[in-house]
Amino acid sequence: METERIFRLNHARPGRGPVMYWMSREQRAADNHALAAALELARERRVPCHVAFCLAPAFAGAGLRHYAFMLEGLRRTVEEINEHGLPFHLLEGEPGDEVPRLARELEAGAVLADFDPLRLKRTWQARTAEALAVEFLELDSHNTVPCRFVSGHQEWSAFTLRRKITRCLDSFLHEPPPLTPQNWARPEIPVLDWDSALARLAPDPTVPVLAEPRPGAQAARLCMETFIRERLPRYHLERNDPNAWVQSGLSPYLHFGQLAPLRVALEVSRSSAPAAARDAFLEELIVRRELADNYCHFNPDYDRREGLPDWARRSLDQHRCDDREYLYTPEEFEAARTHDSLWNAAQLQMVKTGRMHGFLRMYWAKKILEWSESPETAQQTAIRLNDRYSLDGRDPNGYVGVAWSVGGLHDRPWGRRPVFGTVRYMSRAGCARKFQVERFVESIYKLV
Ligand code: FO1
Repeated sequence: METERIFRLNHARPGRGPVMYWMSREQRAADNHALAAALELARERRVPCHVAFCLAPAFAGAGLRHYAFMLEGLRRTVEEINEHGLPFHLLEGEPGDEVPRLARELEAGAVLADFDPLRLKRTWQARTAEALAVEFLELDSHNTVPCRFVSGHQEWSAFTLRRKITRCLDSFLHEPPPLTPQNWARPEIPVLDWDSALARLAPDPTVPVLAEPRPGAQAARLCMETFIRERLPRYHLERNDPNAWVQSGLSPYLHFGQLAPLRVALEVSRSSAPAAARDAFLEELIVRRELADNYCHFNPDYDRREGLPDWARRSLDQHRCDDREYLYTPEEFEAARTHDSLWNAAQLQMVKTGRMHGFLRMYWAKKILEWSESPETAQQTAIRLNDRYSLDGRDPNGYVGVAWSVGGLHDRPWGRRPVFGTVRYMSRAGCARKFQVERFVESIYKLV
């Protein structure tokens, strides 16, 4: 067990009963340090190991699109978990009540949880910690270099975090422990009724389910292998071209924990793609993603104006009353009714496909800042739309992407402009220098 991944969430001592793993962010059986650690503890103590997941209604504005993707992935994960002799309990309701309730019912001697920097998740964990009388541990199976280990404070930029990650990356970039079958105990395996769980949850149906991408750990692995074989070799050359689409397409799988970032890092590192392509992709996968976890972990205002750097807040304030050439309401943005066909196409791409090209995400959010009545409205509009339509919404990456675009987070001051102040500006003309804008717009209008 890698001790650097473990953090104590209470000071209680272990009890004699079973070990329970509360799965939440890492919804997979393979490459899951927390599940492997729970199983290892149970084996050492000769007690059964149980796995639980708590379905929380309307998690941060999630709709049918997200719950359907998550539950289908989870259903397959549960099959794999059951095959290893592990029972899986599907709870419904407020996790801060339901998880301790199950722990009491099982007379668990220890509970292990996933690391997750989001406020709501931390509230669930805090309530669980209060209610549990036995050992409660957290394991970080999300970050290749564990978030709490790599830094003890909010990092200023990718530069400062990269230095820290680089120093110890090699000691974490190795195969995670395999999942061994539980043969020392034979707890009863509950039979789950997924359809009625989804029916009781009744998520918002106005954001429809997507046919693609397919959910689940197997689909995730296939997507990773195809990316490495077919697109990674060109990643460093074409990653900013939405027409080329050399992006990995892995972010929904990483968001729902159907694939471990460490697995992707290992496979990319071992691939025969050019070093420049591997380095460019690993920068996004490790440094940028882990910078997002670092920000959300150390800054409780990660999705609010108060979290933005002082220089950016001051500068945006100075330009608060600047004339806006165009001004749109959140509803007009949502309906893709702006004067800019590129912006509308990016928005439609997200609404129809649940994803948006990484380069366009920046342009999209910066234009929301330029055409909203205030920076605060812009930040909230961008977060709401991303959480509502993107499959990988409600993620540290999304909150940080918006804060970078509208509030200069992890960036530096640039030349002064109306509305933006010294926050970096992006223009459609700049996009046209990087890729064929009209071709992209047409490709999206063909989709809808
Ligand atoms: N995590 C849970 O533990 N229970 C849920 O019911 C749940 C729903 C959910 C819906 C959409 C979504 O995007 C995420 C959801 N998550 C849920 C959380 C997710 O696993 C991630 O941990 C965070 O969103 C990102 O850190």
